[in-house]
Amino acid sequence: MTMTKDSALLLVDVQNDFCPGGALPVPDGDKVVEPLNRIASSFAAAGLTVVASRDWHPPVTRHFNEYGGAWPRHCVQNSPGARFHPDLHLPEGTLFVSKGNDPDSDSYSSFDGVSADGSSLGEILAGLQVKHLYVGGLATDYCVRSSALDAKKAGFEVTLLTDAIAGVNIVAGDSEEALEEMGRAGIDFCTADEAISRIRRAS
Ligand code: VGL
Repeated sequence: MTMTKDSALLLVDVQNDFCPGGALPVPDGDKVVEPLNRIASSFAAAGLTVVASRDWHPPVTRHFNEYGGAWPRHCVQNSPGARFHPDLHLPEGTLFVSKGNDPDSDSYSSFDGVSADGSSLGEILAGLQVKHLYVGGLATDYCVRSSALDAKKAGFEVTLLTDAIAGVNIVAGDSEEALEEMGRAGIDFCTADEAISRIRRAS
């Protein structure tokens, strides 16, 4: 494991539309909020970077089924469904990236995301000399999977927070398969409590 001070936390798409009551609800999607709040506050207390990605689609995009895509309309820019879950506590200093702006791309990965000044997630993390990325959020079988695999491809050590993720499971077993694929890619797994105790031990 790399030095924990090189670690950062990535919160993937913890937005209203992916939670119960939203446009593309992930079953138990809101259950990730409590563990993610605890992890985010321990990262922030240790002076570590927290990044939150958000799905941020234009009203017309090939990602939506009305324009040939796979999904109901969700996370439309500036809509209530695109807001972060109201109980998610993002520590002061949290960095934000938005993805899905391109109407021709699904942009599942947070690594497609850019900050308000146009820096990509990869550039932001490299600039902060992050080596180890802890990943949680929604959804296990789409954006979490794609973000974690991209992080690994980009050379980060990647740890998936197993009790701070939830899957869509359009096809039963999709999340399990995604976990296996991530494991094969060399991503490792830990619980929220384990991540918090690692961070505390090192700070
Ligand atoms: C997602 C399906 C469609 C996700 C986004 O955040 O995992 N899933 N768009």
